[in-house]
Amino acid sequence: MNALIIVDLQNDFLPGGALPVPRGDEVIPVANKLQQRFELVLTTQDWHPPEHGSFAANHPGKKPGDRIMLDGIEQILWPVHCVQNTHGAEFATSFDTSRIAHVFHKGVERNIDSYSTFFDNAHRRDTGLADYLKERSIKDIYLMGLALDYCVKYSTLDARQLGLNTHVIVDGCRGIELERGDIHRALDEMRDVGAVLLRSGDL
Ligand code: VGL
Ligand code: ZN
Repeated sequence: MNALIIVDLQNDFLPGGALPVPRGDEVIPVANKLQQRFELVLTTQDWHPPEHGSFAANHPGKKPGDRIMLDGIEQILWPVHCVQNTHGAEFATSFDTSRIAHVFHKGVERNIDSYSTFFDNAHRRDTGLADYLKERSIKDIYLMGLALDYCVKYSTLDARQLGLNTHVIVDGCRGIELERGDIHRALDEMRDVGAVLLRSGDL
């Protein structure tokens, strides 16, 4: 069996949100359509406590885009986003959530961020997704969502390390492009570790 994993289609990552991914809204119709082609649909939510260490506002004198050391590892600071149980953390209104079997939360620990849907950025804790897939003998995953150059990229790198056959549906992703070329480099990195990049129309 394979699984479609839809990453972080949350209000704060859409235009008008707190950490908008340019044209992030364009992937919602792709997500809604693709779900019909998969037996198992999983999603993730970036799910931060208000005091999360990745928020610039929680570090006096710092601004979004600055880098700090957080509990021993480098952390890019972001605007306050995807705070648990707020509108910004909710799934996009037009995103069809009726077929979702399970939602995995990430970024819940105050002192560590988690771009990957599998592990936090220091690989200290996992979200339960790897075990969930293993228990169901799922070896092929199809990833899409936001943001291509963060969550989708790091999830892909971890998935490959876990030995999963990993497909990235490129037209179902949009990137933040904090630095020019980030999207292009992310695509190269994912391809280099053996992920298959494809378009939703190929499925
Ligand atoms: C993400 C930045 C901050 C992501 C999460 O899921 O791509 N990016 N928090
Ligand atoms: Zn976040």
